[in-house]
Amino acid sequence: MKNKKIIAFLSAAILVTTMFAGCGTKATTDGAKATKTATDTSKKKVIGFAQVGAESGWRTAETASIKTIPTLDPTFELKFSDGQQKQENQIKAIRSFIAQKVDIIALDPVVENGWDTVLKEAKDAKIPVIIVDRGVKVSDQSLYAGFLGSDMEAEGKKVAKILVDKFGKDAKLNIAEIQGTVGSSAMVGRQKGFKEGIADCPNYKIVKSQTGDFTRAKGKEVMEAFMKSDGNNINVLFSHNDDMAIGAIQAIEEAGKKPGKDIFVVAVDGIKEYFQFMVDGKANATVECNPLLGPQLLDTAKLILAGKPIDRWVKSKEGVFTAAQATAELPNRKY
Ligand code: GZL
Repeated sequence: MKNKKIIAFLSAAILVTTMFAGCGTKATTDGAKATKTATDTSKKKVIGFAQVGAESGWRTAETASIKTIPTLDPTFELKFSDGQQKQENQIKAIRSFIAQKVDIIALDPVVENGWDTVLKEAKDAKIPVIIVDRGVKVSDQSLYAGFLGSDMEAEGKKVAKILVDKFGKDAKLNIAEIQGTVGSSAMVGRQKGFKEGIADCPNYKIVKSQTGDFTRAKGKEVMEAFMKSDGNNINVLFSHNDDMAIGAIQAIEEAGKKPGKDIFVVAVDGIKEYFQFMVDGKANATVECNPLLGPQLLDTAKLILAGKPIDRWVKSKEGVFTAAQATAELPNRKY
């Protein structure tokens, strides 16, 4: 009898143990225990990033920096879309991110205008939006949480100061301007800041101005046309980015002139390849525009997801470099 009681007690104990051993785990259809616990915290936070395109060395560096986010913090996943420099592609990407219910949308807008409708859709879907690099013009400032990027007007003013420091306010300068993508905040800001910066230089004349769409190939095309029509009259080139300046330098040489000597070449971005042109004496100065925005985007996303306040504008820190500093600075360039 005693043995029977012991067996009954042990059977009951085994039964109870088995019942509670699976607590917090769901038996999967094949009977194997799922590894997920009831309070599963392994769900990643997802950032959907709508990128402008891949038009320049600067853009390539920015994309590489943004793509480091999942490595910097493995609790984050990045969904990336290349807009190929078309606003309609970026709008499609944002709508796709909304449909996928991402946690955060980051947008680097190819142009300033035309975002109200799709940003309203993101707001209605309760998905915060961070604007990165280029800015947007919207009727309702609540359509995005904050902006990470450079002061483009300040960049334009820095270009003007390089010319004033080099030539003086009273010099006679005939300036060829190769603009960035028409309607982009980078083009609008740099052009506005530059014009304000030369406002009290009566003999600084912008004799040519046309867009090269931030690409090397179009920069070359535009400068070829400038050299054909007015090459002997131009003594300064202001290019809204280094890539277009590199294309223009080729056009200047093919027209039989010496870039960096016959024509003073100043641009914006600070990419490594342009520093080499300064070392080689074919370019004269660049205003840095920092593309390494990945870590800042991650930090801003974390603050938003934690319900903490963020700065409305997280300004990039950046400098100015002339040819005299290029040799020393070249090894330090990260992009
Ligand atoms: C500026 C960035 C610009 C770069 C170009 O912040 O948007 O776009 O200056 C790039 O090189 O194409």
